[in-house]
Amino acid sequence: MRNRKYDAILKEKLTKDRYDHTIRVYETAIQLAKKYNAPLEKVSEAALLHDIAKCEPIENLEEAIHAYQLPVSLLEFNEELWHGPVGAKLVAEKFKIDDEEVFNSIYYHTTGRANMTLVELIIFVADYMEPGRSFPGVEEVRELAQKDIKQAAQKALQNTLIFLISKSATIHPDTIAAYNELTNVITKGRDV
Ligand code: DGI
Ligand code: FE
Ligand code: FE
Repeated sequence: MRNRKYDAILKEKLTKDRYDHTIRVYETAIQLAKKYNAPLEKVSEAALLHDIAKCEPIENLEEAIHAYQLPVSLLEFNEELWHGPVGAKLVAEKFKIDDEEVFNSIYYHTTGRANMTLVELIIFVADYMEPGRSFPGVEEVRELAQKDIKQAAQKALQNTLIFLISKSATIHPDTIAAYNELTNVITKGRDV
């Protein structure tokens, strides 16, 4: 059953398409949480709120980075990367959600980071593979996600890196750190 607690705020803050994406991420994340025995309440809150700042105008996001004293180095990277950290702060402040794992799942949902917890991995992978996504290679990630969440996250990061590099986009260090850490975990003891 869907958690309707945040429906009003989601409808206020998000466009129809972004709201629909959020619900698909929620449903995907809950399926994964059940499979991997992750805490459903945390996964539910993080999934529903992960893109809460996505529809803010760029000027508001930039202002919020300063106001919340988030790393100004974020401004050197594509604005696509700003809504996670700003959203995490917004959620902590507005909804008084003080769970560190929920905070980090929202904060790092775009880049990932090294040593993600199970809840963070689930949000990261669910955001990438929800049924509305059609990235090249997404089907492989969907299959991996039913077997090994770390392999799914590593493949999602690999696909994103290939895509970003192919269009000469800059790569945030957290994206690289996430990819390296998961690749080491997966290939440990394997010849590569
Ligand atoms: O907010 P969503 O669209 O649901 O998804 P998201 O928060 O994962 O954002 C996806 C975008 O972020 C996508 O265009 C790829 C981009 N992205 C992810 N990691 C990096 C990145 N863009 C840059 N420039 N650098 C990164 O490291
Ligand atoms: Fe996002
Ligand atoms: Fe999203």
